[in-house]
Amino acid sequence: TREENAVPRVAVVVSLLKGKTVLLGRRRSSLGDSTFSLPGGHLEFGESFEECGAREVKEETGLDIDKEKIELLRVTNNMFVEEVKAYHYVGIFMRALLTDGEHREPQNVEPNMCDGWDWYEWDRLPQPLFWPLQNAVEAGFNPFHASP
Ligand code: 8DG
Ligand code: MG
Ligand code: MG
Repeated sequence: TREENAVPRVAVVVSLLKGKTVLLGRRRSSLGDSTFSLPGGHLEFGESFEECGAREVKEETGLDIDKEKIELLRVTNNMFVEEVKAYHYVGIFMRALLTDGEHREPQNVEPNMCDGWDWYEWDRLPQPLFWPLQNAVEAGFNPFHASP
């Protein structure tokens, strides 16, 4: 909104990598409905980025990620000015790796917010991507090549 007391919000998203693939889900949301996005959500008061990333992955996919193994890759500044409501998010892009030995699969824990999770190769990403993720990709973001 354009209200005087509107503030930017902080969102933490996680590129969860398994081999050559990354985990994405199709959103069910008033924001970015039917687009593919990374697991993630809002930073809560008092949380570290790593704690938030691990919590959101758990809440949305059921997967347990060791917060010690989550690394910060990139920070983005996203304004959703063309939405009916205006949004402003600072996006904190984290990365976590699932080792091949871990045959763990995501569960669709919040089916009202997501159609389901699946693994995608980076050069065969599903379309359309959620707008802030698409922006990051166009700006060169690649969680397979980024260094913390
Ligand atoms: P919460 O109530 O669980 O805290 O939040 P959520 O319902 O899971 O929020 P979300 O929309 O999934 O994520 C919060 C915001 O994060 C989203 O509206 C915009 C920003 N964001 C990005 N990039 C991405 C991304 O790739 N995936 C997700 N999920 N959110 C992203 O800037
Ligand atoms: Mg979310
Ligand atoms: Mg969430």
